[in-house]
Amino acid sequence: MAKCIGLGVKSQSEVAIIYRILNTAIVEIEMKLTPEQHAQFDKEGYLFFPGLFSPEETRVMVEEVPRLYSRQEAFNVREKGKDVVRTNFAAHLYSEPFAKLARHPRMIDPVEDLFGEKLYMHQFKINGKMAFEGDVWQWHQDYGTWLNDDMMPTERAMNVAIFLDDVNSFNGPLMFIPGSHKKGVIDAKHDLTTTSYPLWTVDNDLIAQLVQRAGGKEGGIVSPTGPAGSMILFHSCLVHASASNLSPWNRVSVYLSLCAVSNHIKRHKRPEYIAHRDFTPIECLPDDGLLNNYPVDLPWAKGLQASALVTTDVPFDQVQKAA
Ligand SMILES: O=C(O)CCC(=O)C(=O)O
Repeated sequence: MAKCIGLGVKSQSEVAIIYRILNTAIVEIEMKLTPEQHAQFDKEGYLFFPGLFSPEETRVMVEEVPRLYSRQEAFNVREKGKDVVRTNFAAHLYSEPFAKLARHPRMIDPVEDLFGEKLYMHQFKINGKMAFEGDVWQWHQDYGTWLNDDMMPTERAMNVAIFLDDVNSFNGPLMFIPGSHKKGVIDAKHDLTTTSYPLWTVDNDLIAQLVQRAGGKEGGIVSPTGPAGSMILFHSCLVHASASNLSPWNRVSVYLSLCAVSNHIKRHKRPEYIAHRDFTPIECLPDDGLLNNYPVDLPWAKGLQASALVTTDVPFDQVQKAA
């Protein structure tokens, strides 16, 4: 019988050491958060785990990105007026390394721990923010979009960012307003013009107030930076943005939006490759999943199914009533 141990999520090197120590025992490690991490998440709205994935694990994903970005498909959204990819959607459904990442316990376990229930993948994207070309992401809350577009009932969904490149202060790091998640859903406007990707954005006056309340120049905006393989968990109401990348360094990052199964979306206004419709709970692979050979399902390996492009503006309980 496997035994589960709550360790608190550690850095990748600490995890590697613990695994080496436990190598011969039949032990399953569950990545639970410590009480301090729970308290910090509640206060700040995010947790940062520098170097959680090793260089070998990260390389497996990095090497796959050019192949994905080269495809001329709807799921590759380009920067406005350019050929360079801004964001690639749903790679976990057609790329083996990313299908494995989507089932990784170092990411899934702490989020399950925070929500106390199983998760499904609401959105999966690989944002380019390429050297010299990567455009801004305006100030926004992700839950604003999930509520307004997808009718996600509550904010019980988590964002996870995994760095595939080193992130520094020059290559367009994420910026957070700590504690802004406590405001709940903030008024937002649907910005269809600033970039190539529609976003529900928060206006500048409100951002100035939130930054002031969070400490102004003393910590009112924070930017977690660190090596490739680092992970950030952040609350779906945390207000965030990123500047353009004028540096010579790419800043490719994977973003997973993990939703509590009981909180699944109610409308399919956006195509399925952007807002997923399969609410099956995620089952994790073992911790060495990225490096070893485990079978994973790749339902879109031969291309998007036509149904993935079908959208409706009507909530699906109304569709059911009308049928
Ligand atoms: O990639 C970034 O810098 C920000 C991405 C983001 O905020 C989003 O995808 O909602």
